[in-house]
Amino acid sequence: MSGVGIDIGNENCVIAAAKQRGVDVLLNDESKRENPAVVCFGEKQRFLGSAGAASAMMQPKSTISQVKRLIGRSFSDPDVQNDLRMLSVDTSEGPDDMRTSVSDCVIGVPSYFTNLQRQAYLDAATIAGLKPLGLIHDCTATALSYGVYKTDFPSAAPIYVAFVDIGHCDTQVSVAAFQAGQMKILSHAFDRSLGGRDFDEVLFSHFAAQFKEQYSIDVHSNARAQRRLRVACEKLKKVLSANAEAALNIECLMDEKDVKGFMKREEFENLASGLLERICIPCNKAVSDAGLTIEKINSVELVGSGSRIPAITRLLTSLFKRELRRTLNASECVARGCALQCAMLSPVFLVKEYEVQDSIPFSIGLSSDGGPIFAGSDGVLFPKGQPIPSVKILTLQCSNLLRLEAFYANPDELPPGTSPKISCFTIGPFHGSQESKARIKVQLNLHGIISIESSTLVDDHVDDSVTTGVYHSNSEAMNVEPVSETIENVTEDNINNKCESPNHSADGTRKDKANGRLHVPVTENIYGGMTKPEILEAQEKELQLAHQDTTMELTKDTRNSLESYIYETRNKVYTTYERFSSKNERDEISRTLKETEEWLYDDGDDETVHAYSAKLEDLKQLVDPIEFRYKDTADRPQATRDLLSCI
Ligand code: ATP
Ligand code: K
Ligand code: MG
Repeated sequence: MSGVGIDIGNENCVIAAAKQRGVDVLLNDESKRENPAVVCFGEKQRFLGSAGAASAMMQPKSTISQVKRLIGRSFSDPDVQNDLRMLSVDTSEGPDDMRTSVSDCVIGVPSYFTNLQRQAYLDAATIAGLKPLGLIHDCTATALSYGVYKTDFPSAAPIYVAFVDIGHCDTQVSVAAFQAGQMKILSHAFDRSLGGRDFDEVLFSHFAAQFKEQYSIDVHSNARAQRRLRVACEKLKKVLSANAEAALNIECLMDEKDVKGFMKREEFENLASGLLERICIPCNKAVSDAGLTIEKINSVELVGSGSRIPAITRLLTSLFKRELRRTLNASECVARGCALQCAMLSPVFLVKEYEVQDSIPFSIGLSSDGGPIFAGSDGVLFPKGQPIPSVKILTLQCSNLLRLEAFYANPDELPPGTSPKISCFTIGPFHGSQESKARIKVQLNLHGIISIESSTLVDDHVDDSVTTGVYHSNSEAMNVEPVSETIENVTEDNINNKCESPNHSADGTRKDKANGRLHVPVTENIYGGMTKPEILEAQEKELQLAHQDTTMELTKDTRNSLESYIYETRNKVYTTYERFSSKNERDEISRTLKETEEWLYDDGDDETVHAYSAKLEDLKQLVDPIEFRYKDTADRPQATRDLLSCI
């Protein structure tokens, strides 16, 4: 299947697929549209999604959830340590921190994801055997699923829509401008640590303290009690969304004590007032970063299931001074937008023309050998709000090797604790004269990741130490700089590959046929990222685990088939089959059924798929001739059947 859109939520994952006639959300084994973001590592196989969640209570120590909070982040980060305290699994620092024919897919990412986290998602997708055509910001995906079907946008002035997505662990707000056939993201703002689970936590702390006083139990000292109270608090929160008050009862929570609690909606809102206030911050920021005022916003769309708390709606209604709208399916819009984007990027689908222009929320700078590239500037190459994808062309003086460092230029824009270091590029050797200049094409690709698309040696003299040309995906802007043949592929192939110039001669340089420019090799290193060999190793491990999972599923299925075959046949032997078998045959079948059943519940309880299918074959050998006689007769005309039964 191609054209798959994936929304990896902290609590729920939704997967949508583009079909010729639209986008469908895929159902899981339980016919549900949302999949718990949980993986349980069992002794013999993994359990994913609903099955993972079902195993979580039984095997908390080998169940991992909320991975979105951890991916691409450092183990020692206090924020990460704080999150880990909520999980019941034991964790330790890995060798590389926590980073741990298939479909083309597009995956949603929070706008606040760093270069490293984006790369970690791409690597994870590659390891899982997917082919990620692109990452897309969650809110951009939402805005796409909003805009693409709407046909009533005026062609003159744009319509400004604010999208507010409150999920399990984060809040994201984006403002987009819509016009007929196109959509432009004007701003992204966020609170990386404000979502439904923080509201649960407020309730958890409240009841933990209350029960300590009332029942003398400290749930903090008991992992299982803690988990059960958290689950109960989330339930209570949801009940309070629809009711003015709710009770919380847990039997045998700890020390064999049953506990009872109660809460009114108003009290919950008071307890959560600090969180509610914080929701306004990214909303205001998104509006002002878009260069607008609240009054200019034409519509506010609320999505994400965390937003179901009535107080949130009330608060946002007064902040935006208008009724909020819920036009979109709050839990599916991200996955649907991802699937649409995938269809747009994939050659397999013919999608109506729709222009999406997204941007990055962080300013990215580039320095050369420790100093800023642009004299007298802060070294910003791609300022906050820069459209993605874009390319800038630099012409730099070079001797032998050139080392460029990409970094986040404004720490204030970043989530707290984020390292400003992004990646480093080593370019060369150049083998040029003192006068040599390198022409370096730096791109901010479709995933929001900075890379060097190409670097060539130029002989001609350029006066400025830096010439900059910028173009986006549209051809008009491309004219800023004369382009070489490599630009034509910019949105597809080059973006998916890490930036490495093709090595055609011993020193890695290569002559460009079209313009005679000499290509110089580039090596790239994302700080904290996985290396190619590590990815390959992880791919192998994943294949092995996936194979194990399939084998285990097949084993269970075969065991079930054997079991039901035994029951079915036993029922038929002395009824349906009676007339078509001899007493000897029936006795032998009965005996074998009994033997097999005993084996199944004893030695054969935990056997291989081959053992189960061999037993099933043995049984069928005995039963099939009789089944054949029975079927054969049933197929004959009534007259023949009457005749046969007389014999
Ligand atoms: P994120 O986007 O943060 O990664 P996610 O996409 O998995 O997470 P959602 O599925 O949008 O998150 O929302 C999950 C949150 O919504 C949970 O915290 C859940 O408790 C909360 N939630 C679901 N239903 C309700 C409800 N009726 N009232 C209040 N909260 C609810
Ligand atoms: K989700
Ligand atoms: Mg979400």
